[in-house]
Amino acid sequence: MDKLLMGVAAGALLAGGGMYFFGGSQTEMIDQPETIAAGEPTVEEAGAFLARVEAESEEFSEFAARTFWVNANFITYDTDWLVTRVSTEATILAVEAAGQTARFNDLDLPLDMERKMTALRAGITLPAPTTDGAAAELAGITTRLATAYSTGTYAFDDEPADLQVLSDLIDFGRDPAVLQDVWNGWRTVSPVMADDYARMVEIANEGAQELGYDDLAEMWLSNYDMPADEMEAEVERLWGQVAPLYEQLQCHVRAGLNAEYGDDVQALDAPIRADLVGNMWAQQWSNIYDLVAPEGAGSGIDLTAILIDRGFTEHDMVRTGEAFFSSLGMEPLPETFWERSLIVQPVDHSAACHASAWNLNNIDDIRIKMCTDVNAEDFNTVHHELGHNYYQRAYAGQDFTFRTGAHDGFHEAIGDFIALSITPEYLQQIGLIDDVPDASSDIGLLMQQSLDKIAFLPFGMLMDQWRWGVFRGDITPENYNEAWWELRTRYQGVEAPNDRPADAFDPGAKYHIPNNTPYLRYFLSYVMQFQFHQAACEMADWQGPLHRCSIYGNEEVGARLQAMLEMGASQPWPDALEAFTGTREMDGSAIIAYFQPLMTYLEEENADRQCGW
Ligand code: X8Z
Ligand code: ZN
Repeated sequence: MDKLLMGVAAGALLAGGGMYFFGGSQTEMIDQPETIAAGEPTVEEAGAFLARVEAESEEFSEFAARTFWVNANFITYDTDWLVTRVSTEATILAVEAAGQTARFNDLDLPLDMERKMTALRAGITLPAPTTDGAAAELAGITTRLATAYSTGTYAFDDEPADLQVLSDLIDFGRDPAVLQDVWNGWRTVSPVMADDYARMVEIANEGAQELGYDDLAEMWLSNYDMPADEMEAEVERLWGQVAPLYEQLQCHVRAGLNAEYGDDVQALDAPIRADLVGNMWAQQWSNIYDLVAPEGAGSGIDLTAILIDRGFTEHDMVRTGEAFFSSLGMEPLPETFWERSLIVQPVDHSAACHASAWNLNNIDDIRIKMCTDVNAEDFNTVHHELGHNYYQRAYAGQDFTFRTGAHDGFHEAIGDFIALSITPEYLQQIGLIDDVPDASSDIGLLMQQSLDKIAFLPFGMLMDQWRWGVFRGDITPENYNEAWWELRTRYQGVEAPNDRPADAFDPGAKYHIPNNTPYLRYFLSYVMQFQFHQAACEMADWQGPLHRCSIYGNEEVGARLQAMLEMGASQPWPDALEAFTGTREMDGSAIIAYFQPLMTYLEEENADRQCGW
């Protein structure tokens, strides 16, 4: 569960350690004399304050986490009720602690204490103001939003279909009329969220302002060991590094879609139709690899077909992921992981199917929760989730506040970095393929990878650009949807397959919006995982192209990784980055280097095309 989701209201417990809550009821806290100490604050008093908050937060967070876990596994009226209750209390306690940090603002504190104070203040994903009833109203809203998403269905062929079913149709379908129907159908789950969302933003902004921030956007951007405006500039800088590659890929993919579907469905001078790229949100496109495959590069490695052919179960996929981490010298997952995880979608009740990784006791009660499908995408997702779990377990020895990622992008990057080592050679080593394709298939391999990793970048960035705009009041409820599509078109060169209905709230059809999971973390992760990969391959003394490098079985790299993971958030993130990669900056040059041969290929392919949108 994610420490950044202190307004547990958020409920989107995707990663990370515990939460910063006080235990006990609010009344008890107010009654405690030491919370309002007299006289000048001292460093000793600040230390005692932090120790108390951490102890009480740790205790409360386990109760909260177990409540959220039960709800996410079993969504009912009653578990929603419980979550609303716990969220309310959690928000009140977190906001109270955050407010109390103000007493120590002018003190010259040691760096670690200063960072704990900042985490207490800025780390609340959705603060409520201290006004009577605000936290409860906020919790009611966030629970409703989350449940509307996770239980949403659309009648396809007269049968109610959930997101798993609808996603399958979008991922692998090729009939544009069906794709359009399913795409629109899933978006019928979100109009009901719009009013709640707008009210939620009002409440949370008030909460942010009480804590001294201009708005929630500033607060979200204040979790990166630098001022919020500098962090926002960092995002622009990183996007500037990778945008030229994205634009080449977009151009090539649009041409492939045009060749498949014709001008009437996908014109060559229009943005890409969002329902055609094999993903419900057009965020990753590898399911249409065959439509854009480079000539002569072979058909790529169809991992989905291989897994099915080998009779892999969902559990086999997770065991395979675990074996990778073990090959780096890491301890096996505890028995309780296997007893308590949810790996297969329940058949008889609603669960939050979006994949997540949890640590229920902030020590070693680690688990995943995902409605796994046996396919290539989920094979990657399994590694992604396990990356969270190994990180959680590695930093369990830190002070409670530091039991989280160096920043949230680190947390998202670990498993993906490992999955970059799922190379043909690795697949051969574990017996999933017989022969390793030769260098003539390299452009195909890179194309396949880019359809996930490069295609994702603008989406990874614009999700929170939309939210920052909303939090700042630049995007108002009347403009929610229009502003969403404006960003989608501007950065992704993607558009809806048809005009959107007046009541559409399309951002709400993406998990992280109704569940209030910040998304910048994924953009950062997609840049940083290549920095990790490049550094690891250098450590391993790898001589070939980066996309052929696998660190499978390399315990030396594993030990260096473990050392960074164990740091948690105890040091500013540049220190953690340096510990593993030797550099202190996030940098897009590793992802550019990885895809350099593809860039050259795309520029040649696109030479006679009119790129842009
Ligand atoms: O939400 C996730 C993970 C859980 S932290 C499955 N991801 C983002 C998404 O699905 O939109 C991973 C990639 C981006
Ligand atoms: Zn994740």
